[in-house]
Amino acid sequence: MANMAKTALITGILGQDGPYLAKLLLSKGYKVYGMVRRYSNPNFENLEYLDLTNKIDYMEGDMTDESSLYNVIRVLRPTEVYNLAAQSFVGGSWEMAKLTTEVNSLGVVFLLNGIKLFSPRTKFYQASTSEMFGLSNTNGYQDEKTPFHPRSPYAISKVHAYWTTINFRESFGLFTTNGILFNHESPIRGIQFVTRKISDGVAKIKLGLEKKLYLGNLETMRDWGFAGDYVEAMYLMLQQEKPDDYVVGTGENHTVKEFVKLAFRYGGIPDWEKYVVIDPRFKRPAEVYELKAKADKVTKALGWKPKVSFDELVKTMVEADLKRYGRVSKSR
Ligand code: NAP
Ligand code: F7E
Repeated sequence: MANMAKTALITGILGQDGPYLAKLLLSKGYKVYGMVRRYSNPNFENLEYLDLTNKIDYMEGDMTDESSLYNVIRVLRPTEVYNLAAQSFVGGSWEMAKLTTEVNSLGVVFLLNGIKLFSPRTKFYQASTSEMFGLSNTNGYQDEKTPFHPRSPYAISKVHAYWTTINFRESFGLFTTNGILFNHESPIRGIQFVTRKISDGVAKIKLGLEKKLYLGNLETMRDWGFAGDYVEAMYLMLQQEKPDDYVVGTGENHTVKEFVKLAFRYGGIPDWEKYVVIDPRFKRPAEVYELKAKADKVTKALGWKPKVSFDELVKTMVEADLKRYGRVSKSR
């Protein structure tokens, strides 16, 4: 019952995580507001996918526009803010370093200033990332104590935001948390990210809509989990008595090649090598080779554990894309 009065503002509501988080918060009785920037044609496809479009209220705001963020916070004075908005594509961040920094770093300064000025009791979640670790690890893993060695303008912008979040906690006593989340995926993952690019490519090849799948480095390793599981950790972080920072991941990692092989297998195509072309356009100026979470703190303190396995994740994504393209080909 206590939750009935809670309100949450989610920035980045139209992305991947926004809809999964909104679904979770709605199930807990929250009133959910989504912040949407001004568009001639906003894309509600991901919210539609989870049947949420009409269950959320919307506020206009842009992470690069300080006054719009002040306005949203002043009007709503929400119980919780989940800052998911970002230019989140690492691969594009070298070409868009200024925009990436404005949205991901300065945007957080604006949002936190807004909370400090107009709603200091609001609890704040910052979408921090395993990319901040970059080349760094502690005995092969990354945890809350592993130093950062960011490798892209995206990662650097997120390190700034991470420390801004902590600084507002330490300077002004605001309830601010960082979730340091490792890669998490789903059928509504953006099409540029490698997992969705693969599941989409497999479905198109299976259905005869494409002949090849063009990829970059197949040897890098990521700790991939399911987005639906990870939003539960975000929620739990804001239900604690004290704000803190937590690493969230599965503790298991795989190469891009393993993802490719499994996706083609679930797509019913045994000979993946015939279809995959290595294309230097998709290689990065500086790569993060290996990420693997040591998420003991979030398990011990918040009782959080991932539920969906790597195999299930790949299968779900491939099946969703096959379904999306309308029919399962009978031609192979
Ligand atoms: P996403 O799909 O890229 O969604 C990001 C959202 O941010 C989009 O809806 C986008 O709006 C919005 N946005 C971009 N620029 C904006 C601006 N100037 N003003 C307002 N909104 C803006 O990202 P995601 O995968 O859901 O990830 C959510 C957050 O977690 C991001 O901050 C990301 O960096 C971080 N993160 C993600 C992962 C992961 O594996 N997914 C892991 C760690 C951290 P439009 O729809 O209008 O473009
Ligand atoms: O790349 C390699 C690529 O773009 C994963 C974001 O959500 O997670 C995401 O960042 C790996 C990299 O995700 C292609 O070089 C090979 O090693 O799917 P990605 P990311 O860079 O790990 C973190 C945690 C975030 O915070 C970010 O916001 O796959 N790779 N070939 C490729 N990657 C892409 N995109 N496309 C390729 O063709």
